[in-house]
Order: sequence, then structure tokens, then C-alpha cells
Amino acid sequence: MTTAPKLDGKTAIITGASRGIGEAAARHLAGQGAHVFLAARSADRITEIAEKIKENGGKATAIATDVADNSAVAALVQAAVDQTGRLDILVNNAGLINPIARIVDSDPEAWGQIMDVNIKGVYYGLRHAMPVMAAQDGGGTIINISSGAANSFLEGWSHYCASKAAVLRLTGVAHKEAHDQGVRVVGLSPGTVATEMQEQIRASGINPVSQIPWERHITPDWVAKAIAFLTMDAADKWLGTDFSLKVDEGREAIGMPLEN
Ligand code: NJP
Repeated sequence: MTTAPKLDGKTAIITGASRGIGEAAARHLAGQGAHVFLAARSADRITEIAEKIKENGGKATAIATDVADNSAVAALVQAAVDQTGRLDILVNNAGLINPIARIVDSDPEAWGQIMDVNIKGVYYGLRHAMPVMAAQDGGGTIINISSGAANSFLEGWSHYCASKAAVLRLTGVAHKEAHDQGVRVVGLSPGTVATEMQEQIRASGINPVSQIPWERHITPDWVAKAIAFLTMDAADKWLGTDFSLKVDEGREAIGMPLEN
């Protein structure tokens, strides 16, 4: 198992930090010493989490952000740079799956909104973080939260499968464009995680993922550990593609029990 990274003096932005995987990642990276910038639409919730991190001796700033808004993402990156002088880690985690519906039942407007968050939100993050990281000493790491859905076909999930497949391609292209400038770009496919998103999936009753017993889902803390691992050189073999917690190699890399 690889040791935890030392993130003192590092700046990290985590989108979708108001709950679930993003909240766990913010707490974990702050625990490793990073100044974390928590971004989500729920301003009160991210402020509360940032306050808790500070009470525990960490550094945290909450910035209400809608990742579907290019200018808001630009302002988020700028705020982190203005406050700390750098941006070392960006976790493009914000994502949506609801409304879950078969294509013929889906609402075109809602379908488009998922693209705005799941694809364009990630693109905006890359667009604004990559130049900052390329220009600074030490470069940086961008982690795009992907999914097994990037490589599979699940009924009712046309929006989600299509958007996560697009994110995987964005990861590959961004890696190709920026790796020689010191920017590490990697995807993370977390498996199924006990969060509000899984509650929404369960409530839909569509496709086999909605039937998975709750105790089979991993906790967001494991995903947070994987995010920290991906900031280290030990994870370089996954750059440009998805690291997965569904396979033994990924689980072993972070010291997680292997699946039965
Ligand atoms: O989801 P959930 P997870 N602008 O619903 C935020 C992927 N994943 O933690 O804006 C900014 O608990 C929202 O905040 P708010 C998944 O696709 C998961 O499970 O305040 N933020 C909240 O903080 C996603 O990419 C599983 O409503 C926006 C967060 O996103 C990532 O993991 C499996 C936003 C969602 O929290 C985190 O999902 C897998 C916007 N426009 C991949 N819209 C899994 N859970 O099993 C939403 O393979 N957010």
C-alpha cells in the first residue's frame, strides 16, 4: 500500500463538495494539509463543512458555484489562485443522474442539463485549471470523477452513460495536451458508493444497479483515499485514463479490501 501524500502548502478545489464523495474528499485532502476550496450550489452546506474543517485545524474556503456556468468556474479557479497563489489539485466531482428515464420517456431539457453539469462542468474545470497548473512550479493534478457507466450501457441511463463516456475522452485528450507541461489528468471510476446519488438510483427501480443491496456500496471515504492516491507519482500509470475501485489492482493501490 502506498503512503498518504503530504499536501501542506497545496491548494485543492473540489466541486460537488456539499455531500457524498466531494464532501469526503474535501475533508480528507484538508486532513493531509491542503487548503481546500469547496464548490457546490448549496452555499450553506459547503460553508458549514468548511467551518468544521477549520475547527479541526484545517484550511478551507467555501465558494458557491454552479459548474454548468463557465464564468462561475473561472471565478472559482481565480479565487483559489488569488487567496493562495496556486492551484495544485482540481477534483471535477460534481455530477447528476436524476431524472433517470428511458430515452423515449426522457425530457430533452433535463437531458441537456445533465450534459451541462457532467460534461461541460468538467470541461470548464479543465479549461480554467490547466493553464494555471502549466504555468506554476510543480504543475498539478486534475481528477475527473468518472464511472463504470463510461464503458457500459445501462437502461434508463442514456444521459449518464453518454456523459461519463465523454468525460473519459476529455481525460484522455487533456492528458495528451498537457502532460508535458506538468499537468497530470486522470479519471476515477469509484464503483458504487453509498451517497444520495445511489438513493436516487435505488428509487428509480430501473436497471440492475437499482437492485444492489445497500451494504454492497462502498463508503465515500474510500473514494477520498483514492483521490489522494491519484495526486501521487505512484498513480502515473493511470494518467489519461480511469483508475477503478471495482478492480483488485485499484483496491490494492489504496489498501482497500478486495471484492469477494
Ligand atoms: O453524488 P451526490 P455522489 N454545480 O448526489 C453537486 C460520481 N459517481 O457523491 O450543487 C455544482 O451525493 C451537488 O451539490 P449541490 C457521480 O457521477 C458516483 O455520489 O449543492 N455542484 C453534490 O455536492 C459524480 O460525478 C457513484 O446540489 C453540483 C454533488 O454534486 C460524483 O461521483 C458511482 C451541481 C453530488 O453529490 C459524486 O457523486 C460512480 C452543479 N451544477 C460515479 N450539480 C456512486 N455514488 O455510486 C450537482 O461510478 N452538484
